[in-house]
Amino acid sequence: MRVLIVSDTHGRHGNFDRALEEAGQIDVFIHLGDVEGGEDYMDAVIDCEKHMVRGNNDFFSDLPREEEFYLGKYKVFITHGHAYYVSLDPEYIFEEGQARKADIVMYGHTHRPFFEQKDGITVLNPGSLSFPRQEGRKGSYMIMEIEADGTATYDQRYLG
Ligand SMILES: [Mn+2]
Repeated sequence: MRVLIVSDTHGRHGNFDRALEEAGQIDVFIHLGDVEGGEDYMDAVIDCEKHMVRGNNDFFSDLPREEEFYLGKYKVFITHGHAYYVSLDPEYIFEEGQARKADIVMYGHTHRPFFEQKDGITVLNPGSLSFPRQEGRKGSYMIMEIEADGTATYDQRYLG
C-alpha cells in the first residue's frame, strides 16, 4: 500500500501537481490541512481513498477537524495540529496520540518536516508543499509504504 502525505498547500497547486506526478501510483491520499479551497481540485485529480482535515486557514471548509482510521494494521490519527501547540513542541500531539492509542500521528501547520518514533508511536509532519519554512525551503511531502508483511517505511521527499 502506497500512501501520499501532504500538507499546507494553501490553494496553490503547482508543487502539488509535481508531487502527485513524482509520487506515481498511490492507494491512499492524506492532506493535513490548510487546503484553502483546493478540495474540489484534489477530488477531481485524485482517484483513490482520501483523508483530508481542516487547517486554521480553512474557514469555510466542510472537512473534518481530525480523523482516525486504519492503514493496514496501523491506527492513524490525523489533525492539522494547531490545537496541539505543534509550533511550540510536538510533545502535546505525541501525548494526544498516546491517549488515542494511535500507532501513527500525522500533522502539518508548522510547514517544517518532522519525523520521530518513540514509545511505539510514529509522529510525522510532511512539511508544506506550497510554503516551506525549513532550511533550503523546498516544497516537501512524504511517501509511506506498507509492505506485504505489514512493515511501514517512510520517505521524506523534497521537490527539486
Ligand atoms: Mn499552513
